[in-house]
Amino acid sequence: MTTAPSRSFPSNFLFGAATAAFQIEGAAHEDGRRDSIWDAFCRVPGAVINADNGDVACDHYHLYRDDVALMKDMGLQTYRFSTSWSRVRPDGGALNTQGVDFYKRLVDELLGADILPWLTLYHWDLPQALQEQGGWTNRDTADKFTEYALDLHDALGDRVNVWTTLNEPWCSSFLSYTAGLHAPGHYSVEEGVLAAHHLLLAHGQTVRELRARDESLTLGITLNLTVADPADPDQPADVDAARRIDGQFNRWFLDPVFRGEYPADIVEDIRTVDAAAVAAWEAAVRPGDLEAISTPIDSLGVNYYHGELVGGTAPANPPKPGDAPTDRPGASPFPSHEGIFWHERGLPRTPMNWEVQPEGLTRLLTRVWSEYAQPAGTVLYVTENGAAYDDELVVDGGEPRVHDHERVDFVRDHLSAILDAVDAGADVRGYFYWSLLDNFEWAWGYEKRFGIVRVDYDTQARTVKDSGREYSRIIGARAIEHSAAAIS
Ligand code: GBH
Repeated sequence: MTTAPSRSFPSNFLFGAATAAFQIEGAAHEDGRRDSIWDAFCRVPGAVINADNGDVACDHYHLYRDDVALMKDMGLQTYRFSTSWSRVRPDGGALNTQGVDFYKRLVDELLGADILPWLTLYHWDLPQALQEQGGWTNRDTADKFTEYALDLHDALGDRVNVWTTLNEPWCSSFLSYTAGLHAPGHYSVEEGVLAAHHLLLAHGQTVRELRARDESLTLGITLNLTVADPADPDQPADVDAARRIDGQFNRWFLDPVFRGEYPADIVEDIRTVDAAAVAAWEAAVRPGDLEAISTPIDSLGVNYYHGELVGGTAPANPPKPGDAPTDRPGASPFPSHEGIFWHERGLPRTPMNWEVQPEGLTRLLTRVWSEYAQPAGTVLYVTENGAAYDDELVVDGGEPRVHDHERVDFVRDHLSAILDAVDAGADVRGYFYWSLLDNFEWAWGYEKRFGIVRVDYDTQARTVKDSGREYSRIIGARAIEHSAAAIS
């Protein structure tokens, strides 16, 4: 048998893993932290499976030293984490120094381990006190966000160089204010479009302020992007369905950030289903907003999980609907979803019912590179990619092990897909597996495990899964071979 050649990563390529504050920290009521919208949402009957909450989560607030040691053992070069606004400014306003101190300790620990801290300011956990004033539908929240960012920069600016404003504003607007599935759990197209605009405004004005303070910072945003394919590329209705999904997931955020404009076709689509929402949104987009939103950024974070195969008519063989996380009604997160149907193409699916489609990542990166990033002088990072599987903890040779071979393949195949994009010319500078740890998976509570490290929620014991071992090995080799090395 001949050995296929291995494929190497560019020397500037960073390997990391990602987490988010609410999903791992716990210590929900310690050292001055107050409720975020997710603490409140977890108390809504039926909102989160098993009525799980973030009170303890992975207890990372107390175990961060061990977790950083684990990252070091695994050879991670960078760690993407988010800061909790409710720890730093518990009611959205005044600073809580005890909260900031946690992030100083965490960052010092990372630097001591030679791991680059990659800080995200907002991963969905708005202080509940701000939600009570309208949350992201209220323009003031954008200003509060910038003040919070500047407070953190005062505290950490001397040791954190990479700052990401938002994680996935599509989720914190449409999934949260229109589909009701994420906190605060509202069902309004108008609130969704207002929230999206104010999130983008928060992003742009914060980039502007941070840049004015320190030109050397690496600044960016992370978006959840997708590849929408028409079920039949010869059917105009299918092509149109793909256009609308692409518009609502991708272009609604990429166009303002990179071009200073909203996609006109999607504005008109939404107007046909909710003219009042669009009128309210038009009034909310003030002169100067789009200039702020399109302030140049250094890096774009791409979160990619799966693509979409859509059509304009109902398929004969529709995909099996995903199990709903809860008994709470979910609406569509797409303001203009009429006449869009998801189709089945027989790809393997994870227990989230998400397709496994690595080649979609290649197409996404090359497209985003040529249409948006390259013209703007922005580089790309894959800031999240990962999968939940039904992991099993076994004892093997006296050692606890998780033989998660599907996740091993998932990581390898997506890293290969990134190398394909690099070969095609996209400047992709890094990969963060989602997630370092099994953690609180939002409406799915602790039921879905995405980690390359298993967490036992009774004992808080961590076990590096086979996928974590394989990822470490790849990081050490800075290459992937065509056939997986046996993991013993
Ligand atoms: C990420 O978002 C999050 O950043 C992270 O916190 C989370 O733990 C991780 O994923 C795993 O879920 O077309 O309505 O069915 C995931 C982004 C975008 C993936 C929307 C699912 C399907 C939405 N998500 N997508 S829908």
